[in-house]
Amino acid sequence: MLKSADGGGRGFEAHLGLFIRVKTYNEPCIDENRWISMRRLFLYATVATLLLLSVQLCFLRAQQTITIDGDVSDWDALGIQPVYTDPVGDTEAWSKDPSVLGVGSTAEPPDKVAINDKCRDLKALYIWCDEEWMYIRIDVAELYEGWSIVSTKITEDNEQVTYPNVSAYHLYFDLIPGGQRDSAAASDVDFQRNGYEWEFNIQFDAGLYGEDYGKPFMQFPDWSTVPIEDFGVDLARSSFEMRVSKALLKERFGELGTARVLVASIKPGEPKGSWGTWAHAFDPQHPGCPGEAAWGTCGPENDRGSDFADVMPNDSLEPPSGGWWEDWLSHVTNMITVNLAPTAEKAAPTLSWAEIAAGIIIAIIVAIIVAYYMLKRKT
Ligand SMILES: [Ca+2]
Ligand SMILES: [Ca+2]
Ligand SMILES: [Ca+2]
Ligand SMILES: [Ca+2]
Repeated sequence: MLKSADGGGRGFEAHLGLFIRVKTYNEPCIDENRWISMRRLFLYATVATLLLLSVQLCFLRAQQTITIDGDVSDWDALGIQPVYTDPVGDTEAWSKDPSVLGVGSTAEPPDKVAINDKCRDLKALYIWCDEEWMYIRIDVAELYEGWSIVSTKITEDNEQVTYPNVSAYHLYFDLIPGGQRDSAAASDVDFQRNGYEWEFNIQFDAGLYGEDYGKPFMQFPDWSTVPIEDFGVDLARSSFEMRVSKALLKERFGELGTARVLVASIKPGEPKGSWGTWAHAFDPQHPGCPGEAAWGTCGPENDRGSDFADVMPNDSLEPPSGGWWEDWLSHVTNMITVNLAPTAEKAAPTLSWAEIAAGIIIAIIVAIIVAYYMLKRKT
């Protein structure tokens, strides 16, 4: 407490903390009980502020993991950076061309081509690991409500199948020497030329079945598959998140170290039936063919591949994709290198100064309100 000594009978008292009071010494004596109460209020406020800040910090600490819930803000809160960032707008020319995409059974209305192209436009890959899980997040340029609504058809085998039409995604993982040379789902690219044979790939199209999204699956070189149950779509942030059991991977491939990853987006074709009822990849050279990219059913026999709309990394294919050649003849020349060892303990919550200031202000306001009511009750 500070006191003036002006001798004029007037002075001031300044109490450290939240309260400053000016008084006249000629006034009646200070109400000691009130000052005691105010000091108590200050004490309560301080203790409550510290308690609230501790709770906030504990909450942040508890948040140091990712929840697969269709909300990728937890990735950002943990400060996890992409392992690869891709330009927006770098999809192949056909992916933006209504004269190509407006033809055939998977035709897109001309006014939808630009927005559908953004669903195929890859933006970033995140991979983050703890002891148990490998977490994957993929961002695209823009998703929109209804982008993944499925179509239905009866195939040659009299089977009713459903398929989305706008975009699907493949992630190829090369973990160890050897593996699978060819690509999958008729997007044929040669992984062998430069030794990138894959051990598993993940495929998904997030087809919307009522309120539920279709789950991704892992595919292995023997073409067996395992569904990935933990999957979410963050429509607002145009992101997908999922996690894969590391125990499952270790069981098949041993200890996990460095992996090489290639990510691609494709436009799904129409399921054909006969030897395959899945949605083949759309073939921009022959739009509208039954089954789109099925072997020999459309165009020359050797024209059986289809083009990726976008890839990460950008220098992953040779010759450059998008031209009038067969993808079968193109080779994988580069992949994204990621570490699958646990990275959880390395991540720390990152808060901006504005967030820290906001947290402190909220804590103080709440503490003052609580202390005020406690004081009021006592007086
Ligand atoms: Ca999440
Ligand atoms: Ca892109
Ligand atoms: Ca391999
Ligand atoms: Ca790209």
